[in-house]
Amino acid sequence: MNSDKPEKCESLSGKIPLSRRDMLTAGAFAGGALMLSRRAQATPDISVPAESNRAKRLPAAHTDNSNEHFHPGEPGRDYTPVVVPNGWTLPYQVVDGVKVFHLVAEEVEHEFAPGLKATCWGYNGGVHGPVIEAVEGDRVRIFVTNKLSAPTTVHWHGVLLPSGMDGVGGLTQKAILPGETYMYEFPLRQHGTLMYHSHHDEMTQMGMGMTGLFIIHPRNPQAPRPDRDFALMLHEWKIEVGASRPDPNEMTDFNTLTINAKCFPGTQPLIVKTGDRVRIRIGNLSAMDHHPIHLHGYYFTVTETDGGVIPEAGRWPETTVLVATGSTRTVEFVADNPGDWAMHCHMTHHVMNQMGHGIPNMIGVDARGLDKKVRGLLPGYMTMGQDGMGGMTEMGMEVPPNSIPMVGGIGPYDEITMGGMFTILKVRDNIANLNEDPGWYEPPVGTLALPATTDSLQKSGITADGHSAPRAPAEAMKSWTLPPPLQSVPANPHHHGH
Ligand SMILES: [Cu+2]
Repeated sequence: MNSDKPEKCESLSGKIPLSRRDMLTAGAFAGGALMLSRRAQATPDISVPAESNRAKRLPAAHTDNSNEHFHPGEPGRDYTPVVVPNGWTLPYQVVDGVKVFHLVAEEVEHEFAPGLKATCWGYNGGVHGPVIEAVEGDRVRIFVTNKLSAPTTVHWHGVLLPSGMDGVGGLTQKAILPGETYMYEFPLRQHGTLMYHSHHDEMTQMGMGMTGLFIIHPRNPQAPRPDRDFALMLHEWKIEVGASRPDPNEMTDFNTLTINAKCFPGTQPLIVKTGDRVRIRIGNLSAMDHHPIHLHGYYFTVTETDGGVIPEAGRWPETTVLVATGSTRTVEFVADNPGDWAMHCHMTHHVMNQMGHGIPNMIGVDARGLDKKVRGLLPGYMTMGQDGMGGMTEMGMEVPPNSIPMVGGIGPYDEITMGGMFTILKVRDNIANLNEDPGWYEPPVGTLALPATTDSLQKSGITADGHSAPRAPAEAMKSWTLPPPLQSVPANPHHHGH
């Protein structure tokens, strides 16, 4: 800390005090000389949201970096806790006004979906680590116990903190050796969807699962709280069929794509009531891939990145949000359209389970004769993919030990031909228990795609053999051909007069 103590000034929110250095930055675009006012030297009252100054508030006001802290934010009163499908939030205790958390880095036996388990590295008995949830202005003290056989550290990804608390092995601290417990402590000066992860032997430890979300709620929310606030972490793994551990050395060929460390059909659906204001926070700490996450039935607005709130003028509607590795995106919408809505990565290889690149392209090949011959040697053998990968969920088709079918499971009507980074948003009228799967959506009569009846075909002049459908005009399907070269090229003027 440098010798001149930061002066307290009234912030743009009127409530959250900023250090003088922060004020100079803020003043640069607020243009206000009032920034240098000293009247906020008094203890700030931050228990009441500052509604009146909302318009002037910075997207992400930073609280003070001194030892001063606010009353610890309480769930219910100060924030609506996030919902973590297939996961949990780390409980804390308050000691002398400080929120105290305890993370234990350890090996964990983890199930990705029924039928596929692996020995991973995580925290407190789970993969990924639990969500750490707090409120802007809280002071947090996080103990990290290392029960791995390797050294580790924890980096607080995106959190504004003193350099020595940043958790980068070798650079900002000594590695936490097996058996040691380190203590991190810092005030939370921002709000948003942030993350934490090992920053020692990153490739191995993050690849083995050592990541988690760090969610900081605003002290003075700028908008109504969401009714349902979901926290999702994306990841990718290479788990050879039959292997008992992920291979963190993999560079390109990831075959297990997960949301909160589960692949479909192991992913817990997101359950909301019709009309709910829904927020979905998505973090990505995959080794090598960005994930374009697509939601059906809605468009949403991207409201925040891990850098903070996006000013309203800078937001746009989307149906697919690209969550780059090492970043978070937060989207919001009102769930006014009941149904079962797919939500998934739009990279088609990321909605497959344990797919290998060694599969030959069998599209269009009739392998029935081949299957019969090979079954003499390998009972149950089935050549994969002559009509594509649909059918890979078929009951009774044998899969090798500790592996799962490449695609999904049995849905309400048929097989769902996706696995991996896929989940379902279930929007229902009158739902009593939001923690219980409401079953499959039953669409009102007249709102379900069904085989066309003879009557409806006739009425619309459609023939079921396809002949009544317009055909692509040959002209439209033609490749372009370039026009012929110019016939005569004008003489070079520099050559005139020779
Ligand atoms: Cu993806």
